[in-house]
Amino acid sequence: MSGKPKLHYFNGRGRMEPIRWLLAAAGVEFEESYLEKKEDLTKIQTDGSLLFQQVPMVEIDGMKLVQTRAIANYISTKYNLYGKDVKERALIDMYVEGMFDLNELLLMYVIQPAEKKQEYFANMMDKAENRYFPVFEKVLKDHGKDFLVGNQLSRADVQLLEVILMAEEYKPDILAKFPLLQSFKGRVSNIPTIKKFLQPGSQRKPQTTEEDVARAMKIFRS
Ligand code: IBG
Repeated sequence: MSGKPKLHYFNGRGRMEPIRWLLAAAGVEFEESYLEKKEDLTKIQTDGSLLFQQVPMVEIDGMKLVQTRAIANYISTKYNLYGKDVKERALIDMYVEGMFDLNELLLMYVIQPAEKKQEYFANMMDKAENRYFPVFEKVLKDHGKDFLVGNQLSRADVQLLEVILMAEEYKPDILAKFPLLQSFKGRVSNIPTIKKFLQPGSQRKPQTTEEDVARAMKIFRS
């Protein structure tokens, strides 16, 4: 066995992408096993690999971890991306849960039916600009530090950069009103492990297309 974590998911962002980001930021090499068809999922569902019959699943340190947040928590703890004490961790948890909520909104846009897309888009952008990004802009402004929590890189910074870039794919000037998030984006994007992940040819997945959705539906729809 190579010792590298092995990620089991389909070849697309979906719920695995935050895990890819965290491993990459931590400088951890990982392997991926892509589910290509329904039978690939059925196989790991029936051989007992999946606690709740669902992916993402990550083989790491002799475990088969499932549930996106549990996996992300383990990786963040193991690679020191989860604050230095229980209070920092509570802050990180609050910020990251907000980021997961925004991530979910952005993730689900592509599966909206045509007649709902416009309304969904407006709500998603309203939430990004008026609910979530102002919070993180204010956090940076209030403490004046480079990172969201504890003046050192944490999963909150990694997950914020991920969701900023996702939102910019839909609205390139979304950070126009957030100068501190703009400089944050530049700073965190330049951390060597992250810079590498942002370069072409990395294991970062491209923006989800309608074709990706069709592919995922074939695998995950029962
Ligand atoms: N709470 C779980 C987690 O966070 O890991 C949910 C996992 C989940 O929804 N898994 C889906 C699955 O395995 C695949 S991701 N379904 C098979 C089944 O039998 O339930 C589906 C998904 C995509 C994109 I793709 C956006 C959101 C969900």
